[in-house]
Amino acid sequence: MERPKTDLRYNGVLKELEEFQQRDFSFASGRILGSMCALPHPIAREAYIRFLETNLGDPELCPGTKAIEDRFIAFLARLLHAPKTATGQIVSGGTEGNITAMWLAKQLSKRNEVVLPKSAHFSFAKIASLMGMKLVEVPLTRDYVMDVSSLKKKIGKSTAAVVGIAGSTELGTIDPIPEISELCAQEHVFFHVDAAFGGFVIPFLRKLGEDVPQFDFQCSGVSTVSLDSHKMGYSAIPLGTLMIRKSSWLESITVESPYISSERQAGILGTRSGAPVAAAYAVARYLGEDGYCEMVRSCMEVTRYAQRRITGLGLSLVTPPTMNVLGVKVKKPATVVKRLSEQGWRVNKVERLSCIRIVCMPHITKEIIDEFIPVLKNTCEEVGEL
Ligand code: 0PR
Repeated sequence: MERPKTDLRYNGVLKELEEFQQRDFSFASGRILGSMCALPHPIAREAYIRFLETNLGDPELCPGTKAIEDRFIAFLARLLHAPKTATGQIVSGGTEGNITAMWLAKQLSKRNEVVLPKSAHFSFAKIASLMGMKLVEVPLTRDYVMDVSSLKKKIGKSTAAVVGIAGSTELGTIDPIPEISELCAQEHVFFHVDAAFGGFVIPFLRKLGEDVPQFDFQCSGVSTVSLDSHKMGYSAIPLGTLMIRKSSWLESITVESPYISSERQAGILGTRSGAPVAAAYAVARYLGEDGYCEMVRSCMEVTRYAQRRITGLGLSLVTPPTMNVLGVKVKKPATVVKRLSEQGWRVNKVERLSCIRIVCMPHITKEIIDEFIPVLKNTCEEVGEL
């Protein structure tokens, strides 16, 4: 349907939307410094719009879009060194990735305890409530990663799954996945790696020669890995993927779907858009592994620049950055965040660690850091942090 140029009601509605939109912070302004999402790559935007009407919940209606999904999953399988038996389940993001993984673990083990580090994302609290699972917390080491010796003591007869974090929400730290994997293999326990943030970072940090642990299917005890395209995949919301070591496991979360084109459907969602899948595939195809490597290199350069500028003010970090996430120690995170927000800058507060979180996503440049530093300095002086 053509847009009638003179339809006043149509134009009026768009104007109304625009007015609401102006109240939002935008990535393009460069002033969102705390989000794990980014301004999507331009090719993601184009692809998204083209696939707006597609529904991957009814794959025979759109076999072309389904083929894109298959290719995207094959790309991730290569990236994560998945075996031939593996498959992927498209999800809306890290929360659904974690829910789906725990659903699999519960079905396969018939047990109900999830052993996870204290740094795990709050989506596991939803899992506990939604699926009646019990969360068993493992303390962290002084480096803010899961303490493997404590983990050993927590695995027992009721353990359905162990969860490791590859890129923690608060600090971007990576749990010792190879050691956890070995332990889970010995104990025959399902091991889920939450790489919602780190999945599109760690493979490239390793290529760049940084000293970060393996986190993927190369570790033989890893059962599932979830990673989000709408975080460091540089694509549009909502898209994540749960990669699963054995496609046969999917059977345990599959139901009959008699009145759509596929007879059986796996996972949580029914109707779901092909647009974010086309967008994420377009970014992956366009950038390729070399393009992602360059993106990560540049994000780390900006992160280390920000680290130097912030510590130069006399502030300190909770821990040196493993990836493009900085935790800056402050006594009153909520006050600092509020004052920065009033001046148009968005960072996140992490009360638990008494810090503010800065994430150097691809749209953050050194020039933006240069603009931010005097604002941070003044704010910290004003509220007595400096
Ligand atoms: N796992 C990890 C390790 C995460 O960091 C997150 C989200 C999730 C799972 C859940 O992912 P979804 O939110 O995609 O379901 N971490 C971000 C955070 O809490 C989410 C976020 C992103 C928050 C952008 C704010 C924001 O502006 O920081």
